[in-house]
Amino acid sequence: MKKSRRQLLLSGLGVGAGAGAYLAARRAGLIPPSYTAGIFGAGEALTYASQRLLTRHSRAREFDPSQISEKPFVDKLVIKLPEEFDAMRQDGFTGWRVTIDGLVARPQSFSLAELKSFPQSSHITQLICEEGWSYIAQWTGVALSHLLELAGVQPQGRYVVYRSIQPERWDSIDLAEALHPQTLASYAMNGNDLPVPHGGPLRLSVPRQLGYKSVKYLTGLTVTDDLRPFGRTMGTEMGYSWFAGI
Ligand SMILES: Nc1nc2c(c(=O)[nH]1)N[C@H]1C(S)=C(S)[C@@H](COP(=O)(O)O)O[C@H]1N2
Ligand SMILES: [Mo]
Repeated sequence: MKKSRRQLLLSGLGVGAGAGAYLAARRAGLIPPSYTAGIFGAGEALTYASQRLLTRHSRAREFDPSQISEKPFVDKLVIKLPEEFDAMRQDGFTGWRVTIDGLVARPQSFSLAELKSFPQSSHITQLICEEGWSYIAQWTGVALSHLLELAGVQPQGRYVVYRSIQPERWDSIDLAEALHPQTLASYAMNGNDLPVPHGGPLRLSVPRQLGYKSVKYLTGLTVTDDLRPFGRTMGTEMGYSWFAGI
């Protein structure tokens, strides 16, 4: 199976494969949804296919505590935080909820206290921005896979769309990424509550992909089998690749 998939890849998925090869690749889950939506070209399709074949289970590199950056970079927010954020901040984020809906057996809504009562996951990884800066930090939270298990993803589920309190900032990943053990709903950074500039009280950490996939101020997750109804960009900022594997 693995060999034939690889052969398929080598047979030129990236250079205008025939309809048969395209359909076979699609069945094998090797075509990124951005390709189907016609936004990005064959290059991204090839990157996605090779990464999914070779590194589905691989982990983002983890670092030693001594390597944690003294001054983590803060990405300037292009979009202002809405007023409801300030109101919740004044209440110590007691009203913050993250919801899970879509193709799940049991839709969920969790407070921060509930998230903190779940098994804790942590990793020291590098956040790499597409603009050329990066830093190493420890992220702590609950594995997204744990939350998705509580909700019970239906067998048709293929992608997770996630939203922030900034309506314009949302994104999506495939289920392999969502269930990967390093993908976290993070509420702490370097041992402290997640600072607001870094997405506090809650952000997604997707350390196997570029920083823009790690959406801050996480408020909701929707499991879906089709990203097309969500719009052409599938959440990713215009001009950036939907699949941003490092
Ligand atoms: N809600 C929200 N999430 C966001 C962004 C944003 O502007 N708003 N910027 C993204 C980008 S481009 C990067 S590189 C990282 C940066 O995370 P940091 O500011 O904690 O270093 O956050 C990502 N998540
Ligand atoms: Mo970024």
